[in-house]
This record gives sequence, structure tokens and C-alpha cells, in this order.
Amino acid sequence: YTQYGAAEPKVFKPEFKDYQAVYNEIAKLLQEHDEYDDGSYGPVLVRLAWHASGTYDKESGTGGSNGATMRFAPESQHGANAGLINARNFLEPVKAKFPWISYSDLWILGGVCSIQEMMGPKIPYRPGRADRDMSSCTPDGRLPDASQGPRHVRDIFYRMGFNDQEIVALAGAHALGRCHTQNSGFDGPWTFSPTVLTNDYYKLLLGSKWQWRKWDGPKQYEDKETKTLMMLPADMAFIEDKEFKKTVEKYAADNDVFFKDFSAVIVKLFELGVPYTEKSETFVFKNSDE
Ligand code: ZEM
Repeated sequence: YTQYGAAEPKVFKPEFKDYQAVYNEIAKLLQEHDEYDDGSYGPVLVRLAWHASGTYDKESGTGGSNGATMRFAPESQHGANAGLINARNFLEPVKAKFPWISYSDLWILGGVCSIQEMMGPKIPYRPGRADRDMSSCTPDGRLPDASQGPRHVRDIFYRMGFNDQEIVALAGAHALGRCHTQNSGFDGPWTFSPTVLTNDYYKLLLGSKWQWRKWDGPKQYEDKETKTLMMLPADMAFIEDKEFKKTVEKYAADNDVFFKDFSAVIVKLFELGVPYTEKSETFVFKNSDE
């Protein structure tokens, strides 16, 4: 007799519908927990996905979204990651309900879901990230320093493999969320609608008058007219530098162009360091209101 019928190990192979179920769960929790901050965990979830990915170094291939090493000290304790515990904790019940998904895939799915639910563009998603242990934690200093200018911003994002246009497109995420003194020392939102993705970041950069805020905190700008909005010195880099500014003007003039480029560049960011194969499938999730 041959070996036909020998038991094959049964592995659960998640499909599109399974990832959509995780998306739906995150979207449901986003709606339920509108007590947080400006009314949404969305911005801090986007920031978690960005900080998980933005540690990538293209020369060494280290860092990036494959690993979720921010679960561990020292990376969880890096100054840049202050406050992201809120995002990681928010996703814990989702991980408990869907234990088959890796933290690395889940954190990125959290960012994708938040962008779509905050009225942003569709963000195509490919799973395939595997969690790594603390020996893969990245060194401190790979994420941008808000107090610096164009030169530093380029150094940081070129290291990840982005060009000038892509850097400006990514920065449009600052339409979302705010700075918190207890996290970064900085204070305030960039736009009047911090839980809706728009091209307002670019419009405000160009259209408002910005002055140094007089306060005890780190050097930041406030808008002259309402004094309720803010810009970091690193945000100002995008209008100080001629090359950056051209792209700011392009996105300020056309939200559709911004959405298209933002979607493309955020997919690139979220996939840094992930070893995909030709077989990797791409999913486009339905929003909760579709
Ligand atoms: Zn941010 N960012 N960021 N960023 N960021 C903050 C908040 C948020 C910079 C930065 O120093 C800061 C990108 C690029 C850059 C978001 C997304 C993305 C805060 C405030 C600082 C200081 C943190 C706090 O106090 O809680 C710098 C210097 C950047 C590059 C030049 C990119 C790229 C992003 C995504 C694609 C988001 C969504 C927030 C809001 C978080 C929240 O909790 O509201």
C-alpha cells in the first residue's frame, strides 16, 4: 500500500474574507471608542503603522514593518514612540479575537483601516509580515526629529528609499491627529479636522501665516490668525525648500492627486522590509459604510 491519505498537518490559511473580518472589527472598535483624544483612535493607529515601518534602512535591510519589534524594550521606550502604547493596547482585543494574524500584519491593517475609515483613499493591503523577537529591535534615532529642517528630513527618508515627491506625499498624514505635550513635548493639531484625511495640511502650510509660538515648550509654529493650529520645524521644511514646495503646491491644489499619490506611497511605506513572493495577494477592503 502506498502512503496516500497520510494525514497532512492542518494549517489555517486566512483568505480575503478573514482579513476583511479583522478590518471590520477594527472599524467597529474605532466607532465605539470615540471618547479618545479628538474623537478617534485613528490618528494614533496611523502613527503606530508609520513608526513600525519607518525604521527601515535600505542598505542593511533592517527595520521596517516586518517584525513588530516595538512590542519590546528598548524600541518601545524610544522617545519617538511615546504614546504609541495607546495604539498597541487598542489592538490587543483584536489580536485576541483573531490570534492567527501576526502583530506586524495587524498593526499595518490598523493603519489601513484607520485611513479608509477617516475618509481617506483605499489603501491596498498585502499580508505576509512575521513577528520577530527583541533581537531585531532597531537602534534609536531612525525616525525623524521634529526640530530639524530639510536636510535631516531628506537624510531620514532617503535612508528608507523615498524621493522628494514621496516624502511630501507622506507628510500629508499630518492632516490627522495632533501633538501631545506628554508624548513629544509639542502641542496641538495641524488642521481643523484632525479625524478626516484631506489635503488641508498643504493648504494651511501655504495659506496661513505662521509665527513662532511664545511658550515654555519646544520651538514650534502657530497660525497667526487663530493660534489654534501648529506646525513643527520639520513641517516648515516643506515650504522652506523649493523642491519640496513645488509638490506642496501640487497637493494643495488637488485633493484627488494627493489621495492617489498618498495611497501609493503609504503602501510602499507599509511594505518596507517585507519579503513578499509572487504569490502574495493584494486586498482592497470595504469600508464600514459600503
Ligand atoms: Zn508624524 N508626528 N512626523 N508622521 N504623525 C506626530 C504625530 C503624528 C513627525 C513628527 O515629529 C511627529 C509622519 C512624518 C513625521 C503622524 C503620521 C506621520 C508628532 C506628535 C510628531 C512630533 C506626536 C505626539 O506628541 O503624540 C516628523 C518630524 C515627520 C517627518 C518629517 C509620517 C510620514 C506619517 C504617516 C504617514 C500622525 C497620524 C500623527 C498624529 C498622532 C496622534 O496621536 O494624533
